Amino acid sequence: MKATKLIFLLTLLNLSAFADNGYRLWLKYDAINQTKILENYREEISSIYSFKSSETISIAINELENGLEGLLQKKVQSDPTIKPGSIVLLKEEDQPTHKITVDVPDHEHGYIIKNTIIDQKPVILISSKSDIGILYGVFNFLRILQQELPIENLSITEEPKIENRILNHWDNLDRTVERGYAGFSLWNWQTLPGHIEQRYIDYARANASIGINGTVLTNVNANSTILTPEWIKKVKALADTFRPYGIKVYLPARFSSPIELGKLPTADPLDPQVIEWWEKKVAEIYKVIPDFGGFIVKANSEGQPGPQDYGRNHADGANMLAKAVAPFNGIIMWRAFVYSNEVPDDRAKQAYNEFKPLDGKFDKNVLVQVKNGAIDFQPREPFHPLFGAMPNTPLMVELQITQEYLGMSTNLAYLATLFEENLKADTYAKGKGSTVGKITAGKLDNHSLSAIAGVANIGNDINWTGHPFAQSNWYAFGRLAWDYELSSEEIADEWIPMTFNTDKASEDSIKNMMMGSRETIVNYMTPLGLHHIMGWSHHYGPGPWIKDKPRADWTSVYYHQADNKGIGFDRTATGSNAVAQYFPEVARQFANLDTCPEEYLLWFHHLPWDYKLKSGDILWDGIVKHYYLGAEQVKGMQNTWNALEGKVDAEWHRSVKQLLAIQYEEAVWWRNSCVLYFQSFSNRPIPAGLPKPDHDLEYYESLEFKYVPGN
Ligand code: BDP
Repeated sequence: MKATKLIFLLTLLNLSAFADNGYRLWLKYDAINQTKILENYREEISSIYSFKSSETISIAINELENGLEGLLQKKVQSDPTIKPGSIVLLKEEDQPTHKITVDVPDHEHGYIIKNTIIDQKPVILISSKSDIGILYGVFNFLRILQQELPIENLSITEEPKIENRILNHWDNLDRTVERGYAGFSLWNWQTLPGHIEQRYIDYARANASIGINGTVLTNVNANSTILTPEWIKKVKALADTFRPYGIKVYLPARFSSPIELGKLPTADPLDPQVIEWWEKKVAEIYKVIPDFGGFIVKANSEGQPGPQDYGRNHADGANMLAKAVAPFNGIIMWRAFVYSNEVPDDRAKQAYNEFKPLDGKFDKNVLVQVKNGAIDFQPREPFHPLFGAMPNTPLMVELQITQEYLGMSTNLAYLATLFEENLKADTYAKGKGSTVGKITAGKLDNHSLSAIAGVANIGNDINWTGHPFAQSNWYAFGRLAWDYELSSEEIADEWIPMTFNTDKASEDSIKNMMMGSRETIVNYMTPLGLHHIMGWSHHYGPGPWIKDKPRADWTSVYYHQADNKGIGFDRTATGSNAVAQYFPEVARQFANLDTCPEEYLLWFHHLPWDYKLKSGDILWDGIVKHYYLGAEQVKGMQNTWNALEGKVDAEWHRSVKQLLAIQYEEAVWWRNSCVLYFQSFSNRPIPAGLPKPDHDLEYYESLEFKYVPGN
């Protein structure tokens, strides 16, 4: 009897240790191998000492207590005296009174972590100018332990390279999420402001752990209701919850709000009544939320209202709002994602054409928010030509963390490689090294105002992000927003041990799988520079055949231009000449077939089916081989993951294994559809040795999908 009980208990324990629903994200704090990290650190971590108290400092202490209890399996608590082995939290302003001198970074959110001696006692010191800097330092210290890195010679100085590190939620007020694949919106508007869900606090904590300091709560396709007094109270409740975690709240401003809410006959940005309406609205918001961050605006884009409805330009619209928020230190993030049906020009060129002439015309507190590429968050795009082209305007890059075009919630895509590719892309605006990251950080043209945006992949799924691995993309966005020079590999090296409790060899195979995952998707969706060939409207699955829609630039045939002779969008001088929007070094590289990177080939060139690729294959064979390779690579991921059974949490293993099986089916579906469709133009065989698709093109074209999420 006793033995059965024991076995039952052990099974229970084992189950609880091995059933991870993902809610804890990267802040798991499971026990680490202490001998490894503490072997050279002679003073045992003994207690936590803080010179001052505040809400944020209490959060930091709490985090340390919980974190250390989990990681070190012992209680380390706050203590009123410094002891050998204390973790000491010190604000710079308290140094003189305690005769301690440390060099903290100038940046308010910067911090240091170091081993030092205070009152003859060896301690670990975390110090900053601000409470939030200390909290960031605490999270970094815990991250070091989570990675089982040595702590005996700590000498860390960190500060963010970008000022405003912002998530953009595309959450609607009815809790659906545009392009959201992780359930419904976190914001339960119905029970706000009275009820604060634990989830809001956990959200703020997760963001603070990676340095995210702003959040746009709702969709850029904006609803003016959010600006009514009743809803502002709800927003305030969230702002109050996030504040101690250093997170400011922003809202989208629907440009026609003065008409919809103010009953004015116009929303013309130069109309005195409109100006007054916004001034009053802004004052009303700041009265309730004194540290409100400001507005994001999607104007005259995809049917949204904007200044052009009144013959005004983007600067007129942005500046009117900028003047309203300026007295409160608010900012305006004005999106450059514009393209018009009336303009018969290559969609890739339109944002540049509209915005470049406005350089220097924006008020000081306006940022122009530019998507990473000129079309739309594709699996691969060359960087947006606006980067570097508006030196007198702070530009901020917008990345998409949610996987609208990269397999939604069924595909494993580690997007840090995509983000890195973009942030490190060299615009040559001021010679070599003028990267998109540097421009976003304001460092190329010395703008003190800087920001970066990531379209959130977060919903109310228990694991926050739908696909368990999509957590890594939230994490990676935050880390890159803090330091755009980090590599995707370094970030994986952090995230994996924080997320998985496993051995080094398993960590390495997880990393390999992650590092190649985005390229795999490019291979089976849009190889060699193909783009925008996904399913109509919901964007799920392949749709290279999409044509005859209300706008040409919403179809696939517009982008791939396949015909009997060849395939690809000619953006050189013989075509749309979009390439000329880049600085000469880059323009030359992309325009010239000898130097254009093959991953952008069909983005810039229309080429015959028998064009010779660097591999020696003709283009047709090359395209087909990429599609087949992509599907094979998913099989490779499946094998890697299968071998990890028993090495990673059982629940994670089961879930990812099933998702990879779906991903494989989807990869084959993409491959077969695209190969058969393009074959109808190339009239060439699938290269020998590759299996034939199991259905014909008609079958793939006939597939229809209802209720795809996020649509
Ligand atoms: C597109 C999305 C659409 C967004 C739009 C945007 O399909 O849902 O509203 O971007 O960024 O990629 O405004």
